[in-house]
Amino acid sequence: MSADDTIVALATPLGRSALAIVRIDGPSSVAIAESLIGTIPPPRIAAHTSIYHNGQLLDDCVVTRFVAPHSFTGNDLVELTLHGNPLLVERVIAACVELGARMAEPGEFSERAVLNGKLDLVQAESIADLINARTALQAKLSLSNLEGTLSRKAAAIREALLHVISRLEAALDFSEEGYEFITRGDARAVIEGALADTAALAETYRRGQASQTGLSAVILGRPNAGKSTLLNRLVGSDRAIVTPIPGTTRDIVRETIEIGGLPVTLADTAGLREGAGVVEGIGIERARDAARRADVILYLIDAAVGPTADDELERFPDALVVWTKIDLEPAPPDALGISVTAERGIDTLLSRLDALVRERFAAPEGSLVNERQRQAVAGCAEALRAALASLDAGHDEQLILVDLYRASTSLGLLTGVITRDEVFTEIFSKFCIGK
Ligand SMILES: Nc1nc2c(ncn2[C@@H]2O[C@H](COP(=O)(O)OP(=O)(O)OP(=O)(O)O)[C@@H](O)[C@H]2O)c(=O)[nH]1
Ligand SMILES: [Mg+2]
Repeated sequence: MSADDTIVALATPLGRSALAIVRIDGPSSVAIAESLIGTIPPPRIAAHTSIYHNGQLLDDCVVTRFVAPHSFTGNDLVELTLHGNPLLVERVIAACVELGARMAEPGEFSERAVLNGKLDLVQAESIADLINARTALQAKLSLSNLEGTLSRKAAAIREALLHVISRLEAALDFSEEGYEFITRGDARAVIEGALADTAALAETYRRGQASQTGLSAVILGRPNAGKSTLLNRLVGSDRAIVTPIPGTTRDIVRETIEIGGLPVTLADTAGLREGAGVVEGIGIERARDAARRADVILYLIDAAVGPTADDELERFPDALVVWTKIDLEPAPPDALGISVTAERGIDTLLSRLDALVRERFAAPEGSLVNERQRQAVAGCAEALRAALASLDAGHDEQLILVDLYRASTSLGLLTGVITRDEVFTEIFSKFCIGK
């Protein structure tokens, strides 16, 4: 990839639609567009025109030109808004290639934006996250990181570290004269503060991760407690088989719904009991296993039967206990009771789940959302701990500086102030073409 050639790609999904946008970016973008449409309009003024190539009318389009550095990529960029037909798009792109452009690689427009300083790495990643967001909360977090919330947090920590670094460096330069530019106590306070901020950032990862990948919830309880009935009610379709025969469900049945702004995959499981047959026994083991790995457990108790010796509530202390079939028998006072048959308590259950998910898993704005970001922050925290240990051991400035540089480099890699080729390739290869 080279940033000084001209690239072209479709920026909208390939298919039939009202419009399709073809982006041309790079030094020849204006010349290519001119050869297709004649005179190009002034910057940022959309103009309606026709596209001709080799004397043939290709389409009728709206053209918008952005002049460097005032474009998404920071280069000269032209957008052709065509009719949304793959055949037209293909012919226009082929014409651009004939005129000297090359097909863009995945993520290449965003990569150019980063190389030109229009976006940092976290912001570029947020574009991909925003496009792939599956819930309103995911979209909100991605948009917030695109606007720089996470980048600003990282920059603030890095600035504090650079402050200490520059003073320790100055002390080294003037060591003969015995000047001290920062006391060890002050340096320690700044490093401790930076470590606390870094740790807080690292903490957001689990939540940020949950907002990306979603949560898993498991419905547990004795046979016939009404687990499959509840799953069907929550997903709004007859997904799992319901019968009055205990032991109906064996394999796990999964469906994803949205709770608290996050995608939550609900698993309906085999009812827990002793002395089940081989097949059901395997199902019960799978249920216990899924529950051990679940983020949320709903434990159902049939109000008409009450808790029994087969119940395993004590194994799952974090479970949300729900009493079912309250149309037959009331739930104990203060317990959460539902009846799917009589449509009672379902709204309360949903709002309890909503609150639980938000409280335990919803990520604050500026959260770390991927492994690359987590590693960068973890690397910084580790280096800061080493710096503190060196300070406590009374080591000289040079040793402390090594760790402080490591910490600030780690944060620099997060936002891309410092770049490494492999970081770039790794990030942008995950994009689709046209971004
Ligand atoms: N009266 C009443 N019956 C219910 C209610 N919910 C479920 N049932 C009945 O209870 C029986 C068992 O329901 P299921 O949903 O299959 O129970 P389960 O927990 O999935 O059972 P297993 O798969 O065997 O572990 C069925 O006959 C349902 O119609 C309810 O709210 N009220
Ligand atoms: Mg069932």
